[in-house]
Amino acid sequence: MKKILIANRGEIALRVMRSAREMGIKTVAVFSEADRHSPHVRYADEAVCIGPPSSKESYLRGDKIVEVAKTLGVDGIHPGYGFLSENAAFARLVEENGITFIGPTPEAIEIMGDKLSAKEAAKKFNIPMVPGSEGAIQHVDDVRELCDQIGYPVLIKASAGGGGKGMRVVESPDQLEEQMQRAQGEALSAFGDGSVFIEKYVGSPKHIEVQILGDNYGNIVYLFERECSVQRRHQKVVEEAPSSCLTPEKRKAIGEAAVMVGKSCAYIGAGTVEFLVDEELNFYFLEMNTRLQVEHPVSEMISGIDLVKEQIKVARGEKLSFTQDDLVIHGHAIELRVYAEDPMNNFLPDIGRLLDYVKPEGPGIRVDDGFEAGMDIPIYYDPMIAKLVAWGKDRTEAIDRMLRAINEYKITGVKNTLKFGAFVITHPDFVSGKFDTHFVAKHFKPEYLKKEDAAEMEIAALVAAHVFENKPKAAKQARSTNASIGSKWVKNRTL
Ligand code: MV4
Repeated sequence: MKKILIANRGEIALRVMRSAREMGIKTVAVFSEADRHSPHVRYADEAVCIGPPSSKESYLRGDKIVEVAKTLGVDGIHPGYGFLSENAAFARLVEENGITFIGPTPEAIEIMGDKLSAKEAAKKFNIPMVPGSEGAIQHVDDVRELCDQIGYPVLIKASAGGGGKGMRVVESPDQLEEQMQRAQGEALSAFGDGSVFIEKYVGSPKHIEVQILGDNYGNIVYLFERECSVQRRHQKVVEEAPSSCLTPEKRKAIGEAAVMVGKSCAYIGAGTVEFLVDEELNFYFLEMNTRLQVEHPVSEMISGIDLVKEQIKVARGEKLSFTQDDLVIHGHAIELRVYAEDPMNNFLPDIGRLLDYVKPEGPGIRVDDGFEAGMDIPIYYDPMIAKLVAWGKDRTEAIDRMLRAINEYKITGVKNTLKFGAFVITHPDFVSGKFDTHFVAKHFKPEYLKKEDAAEMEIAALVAAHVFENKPKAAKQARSTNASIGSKWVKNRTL
């Protein structure tokens, strides 16, 4: 593979190009009219404008992208995440034109893209799943008995949904019929497929996902798990690896289950298997994402594996160069997604020009972004500005470094979620690891960030509490020398 095209934009396009360059592979960027001056365009060896700003007319135009690839003699196309990355028809089109799709087969994308066929495939491999209906449900009378058996509340899910779309909780039998009809109607209009199924509702789950990697020769390994429970309305906020709740035995069990899910669709490349984990650490297969994920850096940092390089190597037919036994967890990594959103105003997306933009640096810090000072954040795409990743020898050091980096990060001109991130990672329940998918809804109130001073004092108090909890000696010393982290934070207005 001598030249690859990256069918994406922003931080992930840049991320992929960097690995390609290290491998001596030429890169082609495609871009919309809104991204003409973006770093990903400048970084590439060649760049082609493929249309107006809207995704539909640019980054989703698979036909145009393949045309560009053919014209420029491209050998492979990397789809990144989002856009065309889980589009089986696009993967097929790429291959039909004699170009390598750097990702799984169209068949694997199809199987895992539909929740019911994913569960059906996984069932043959004895993967633990939440009790529920066998396949799609048609009429309410067919499932009443089942729901009574598994117990309320139950959850109705759309087979074509995913990421929380098309889900409905049913609290009691009298709501079943109405909720089912609504769910079917919604699924039909939203996804063009009205198939729904039922699962027992797991009340306080953790969301843990396993990174897997497969080659063309039937080898699949797991690169451990990511804890992704801290999310807001299905938008992830903080991810970390490894999860602090798993024992080595559970880690092995969930990792091996993820590998079996991969085997169930003959998976090739980098993929992620999502699980719900309950309070007793029982885990249940939810769905599989057949792409490189936003939060892949935390897995890279604890495993030492460059996932993009591995994707490319596997796509060009190489065998995995390591086995499961070669893989060990090194330290701890945390990722904070920095969004151009206003946490004080219901996370309303904010657009405009980045006036100051100064990235944190130093030990253990990695920033994956696609912006620079003076650039406009376009309204057309995802509002993520950057991924701030901190690595430490253990979780405490990773949190400490993340806090230090948040404090160094200077973003003005566009409202952002940095302070919200500081709130999360210093919260006692986050620090102790005792949190689930309800963390943000349960603990966060915009008032905490409402007034600049109040917010900083709030955060300062949390930081002080965090320091005290983890390092009583250091906290005592800090107080006695009158140099507490807290007072510094109150003074520092760039936070
Ligand atoms: C569930 C669940 C509870 N019980 N399934 C949401 C996203 C989609 N991948 C599956 N999701 C859930 N499925 C059962 N049987 C709770 C969720 C859920 C959730 C899962 C992961 C991360 C965040 C979440 C937030 C709300 C609900």
